[in-house]
Amino acid sequence: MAEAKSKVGIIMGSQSDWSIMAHARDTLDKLGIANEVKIISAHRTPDRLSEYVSAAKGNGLQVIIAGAGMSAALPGAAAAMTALPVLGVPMEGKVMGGLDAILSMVQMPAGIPVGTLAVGRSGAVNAGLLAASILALGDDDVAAALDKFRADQTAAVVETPKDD
Ligand code: RP5
Repeated sequence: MAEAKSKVGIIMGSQSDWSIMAHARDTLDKLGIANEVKIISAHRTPDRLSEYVSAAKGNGLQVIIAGAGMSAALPGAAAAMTALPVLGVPMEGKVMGGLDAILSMVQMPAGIPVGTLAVGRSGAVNAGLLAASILALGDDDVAAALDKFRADQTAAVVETPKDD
């Protein structure tokens, strides 16, 4: 059977971002949302970035999730080349715990928005969920999967803490 066409593109600046960005992929997989993953660096592979992003909409992508650390230019550079929603996930990095990356991502000039999430795993999971919320506006299957995810999550929260 042919694989479903990807609706969400997950891109990241480096292999070193993958252990975090895999949480975005896992979140989308849980919700049954077809996705694809690529390493694309705004600085090291600028041609790969422009080729990927300029073809994204035509290839059926509806949302791009971009993870990057340090100067964290990737989401902003991607957003400059497409009107698709771009969600940015800042990586923790070694110098400022991700403060550098989140400030870089969030400080987009008016006119080119990036929806910036939390640093690290929480941001990657929430980028997957936010992408699902965007898709759910026009896709009843995704909306149902998202409702179920949230109901299951609520049901899994116990009222009384257990001893560690
Ligand atoms: C960024 O630089 C990447 O997104 C990564 O978070 C950071 C460091 O990359 P590596 O030197 O580990 O490849 O572009």
